[in-house]
Amino acid sequence: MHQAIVRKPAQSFSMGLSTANLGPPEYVRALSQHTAYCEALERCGLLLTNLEPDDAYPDSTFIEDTAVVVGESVILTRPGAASRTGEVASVAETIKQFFSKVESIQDPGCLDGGDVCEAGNHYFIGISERTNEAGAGQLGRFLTAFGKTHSLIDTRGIDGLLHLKSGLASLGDNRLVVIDALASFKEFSDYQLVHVADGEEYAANCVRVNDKVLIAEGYSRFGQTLASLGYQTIALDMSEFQKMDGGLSCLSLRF
Ligand code: CIR
Repeated sequence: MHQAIVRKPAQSFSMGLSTANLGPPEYVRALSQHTAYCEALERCGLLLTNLEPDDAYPDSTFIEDTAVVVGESVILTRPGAASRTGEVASVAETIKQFFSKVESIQDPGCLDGGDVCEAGNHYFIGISERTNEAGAGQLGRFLTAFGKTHSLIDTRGIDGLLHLKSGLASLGDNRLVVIDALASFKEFSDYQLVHVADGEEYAANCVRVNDKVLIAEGYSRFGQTLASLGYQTIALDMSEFQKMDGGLSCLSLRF
């Protein structure tokens, strides 16, 4: 992994979608947490491309939802929330510079990048409030054409789970981090599962970047679990993004 695209929170950040009930985010704090996040990606060896913040799209800092990278190709998404579909155009302009092959999810398909979890050559695609069967089906066909396998994970019955990756992360090494509500899905049975403790569900959205794992600060049991498995972690304060239902993976497109 060499590159990442990020987008600072816009001044309209607090107007974004949220179900968290944690109060409005503080803009200045969000900016400094975003800066720390970018520095952490750089410490992991990534070169960053920064998109200009866009006030018209309060959720546009959650750039992961706009595209899915598969090897040398990228699939532009069609986010499931109406207020977010317009985010894709400006990301497309930039991302086209990095990829020779660019595909896109088409109406009636909807898909958020947060519902796509890459685990080596296999991809888990969540069916959620944001990603429908049509969108997942379209992505599945692209994946097959690119020589990758996939499985669908229906997360709609799981309370409080916005995206698949809100409760699932791939650490590589055939290991998945899962919340309890996902742990019994048969699709994960060939993997070594790393469980997050009760009350630490937010920590499941961690991100392996080269030889390090970014984790949310304040989840000590999960931090210890990863350390005991030999991972070097970087803990980041995510409080202001958590207030807007966002986690570590959502804040960048990495490739
Ligand atoms: C939303 O509801 O769309 C944003 N407030 C949060 C998106 C978080 N994205 C992600 O988990 N991939």
